[in-house]
Amino acid sequence: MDSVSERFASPLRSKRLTVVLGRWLALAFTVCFATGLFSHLLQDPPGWMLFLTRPEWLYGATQGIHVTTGIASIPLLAAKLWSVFPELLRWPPLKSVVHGLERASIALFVAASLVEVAIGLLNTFQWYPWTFGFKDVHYWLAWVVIGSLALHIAVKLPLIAAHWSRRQEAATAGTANAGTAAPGETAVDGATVSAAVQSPLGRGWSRRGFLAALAAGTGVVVLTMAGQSFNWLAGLNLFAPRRMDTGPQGVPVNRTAAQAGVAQAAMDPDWVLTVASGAVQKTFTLAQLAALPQFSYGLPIACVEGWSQGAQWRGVRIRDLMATVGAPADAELQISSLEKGGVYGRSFMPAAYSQDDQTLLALELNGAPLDLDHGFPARIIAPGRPGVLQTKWVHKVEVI
Ligand SMILES: Nc1nc2c(c(=O)[nH]1)N[C@H]1C(S)=C(S)[C@@H](COP(=O)(O)O)O[C@H]1N2
Ligand SMILES: [Mo]
Repeated sequence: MDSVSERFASPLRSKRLTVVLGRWLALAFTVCFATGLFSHLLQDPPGWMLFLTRPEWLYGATQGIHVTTGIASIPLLAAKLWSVFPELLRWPPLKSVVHGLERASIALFVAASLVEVAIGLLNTFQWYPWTFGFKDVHYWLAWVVIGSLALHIAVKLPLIAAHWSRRQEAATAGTANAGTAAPGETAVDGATVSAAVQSPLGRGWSRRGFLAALAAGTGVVVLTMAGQSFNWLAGLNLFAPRRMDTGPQGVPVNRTAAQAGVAQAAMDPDWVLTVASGAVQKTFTLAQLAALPQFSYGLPIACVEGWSQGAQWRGVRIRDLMATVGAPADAELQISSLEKGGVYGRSFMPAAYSQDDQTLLALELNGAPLDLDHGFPARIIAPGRPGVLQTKWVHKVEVI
């Protein structure tokens, strides 16, 4: 063992520990990646995208899992880095071209992962201390993370296999102690492997103790934050940026009318909704909308930032509204807000939603007219859609 590694030596560090941590982290990253991909496809759908409107809480669940596994991966990533820290300082840094490539892939994985979880966490707090567009960078970096993770796993496969279970490890430990590294393993002093099972000095953490503490710590982080997404954990929500049942009408507000610069236009008594299909165009005052058949559904707002909140919405079915201008049943719609520009100014609604019974132009929330901050006079609410597409302060709905 070289002197740098020795200084950081802990009898706890071992390949077995690194493999166990790697499994947890790979699971968290994979689930996080899959749910993130789903969210991305809902927001930037390719032509083949299948839109599920039921169960209506689906997106709230997948996005809650996305943000929660992302948060859980922070302590797991820290522990995994700690477990291999001496390896990162090993000298010489490059022993061969293959070794160099292996290290480069690990460097890429570590750097991309750290940036990815950091910007994801900051995004849940709506804090953007950077100038790039969060959504695209988070998406492309996810591919770098998952790609370099796959490469890392492939390179370390022999080592992972050798330490997958305790029985396998015991079998390998003998060989490692004899000084022969398992295939694919950068020769580490056999002492590290065996010492980890039991500290030679008989002090410090056992591997089990360490893993239990890490699991408990991760559990506490998850339990005190996941209540923003899952209502059965809402009572434990201490640290998440959003609280359930808070905000006007008992629903959190993502961006207020003042922040969106629409307060005046939204309160204007001359507000009308324009509905258009081709050359046919109609306008509705709020009273005229209220005179159309009203339907009421319990649907969640499920924000991409991970918080979600169920509520009772009442208003006009989008289907019925579009029928007034003779729109075809499978029409795709463009919804325009009084808010100008940006990602919120308008949204597109695929046919799966515009046809759905529960997709409303909502006028009421939890039994009262919409609060100004929830999109008064009228807002979109559709089942199973990312919150960002539930456009507030609507002023035009048209067939595209
Ligand atoms: N015009 C407009 N619509 C909007 C937004 C916005 O900022 N402007 N925020 C969106 C986002 S990101 C979410 S999560 C929901 C939140 O709705 P709420 O503020 O009523 O809870 O509204 C969506 N609709
Ligand atoms: Mo959102």
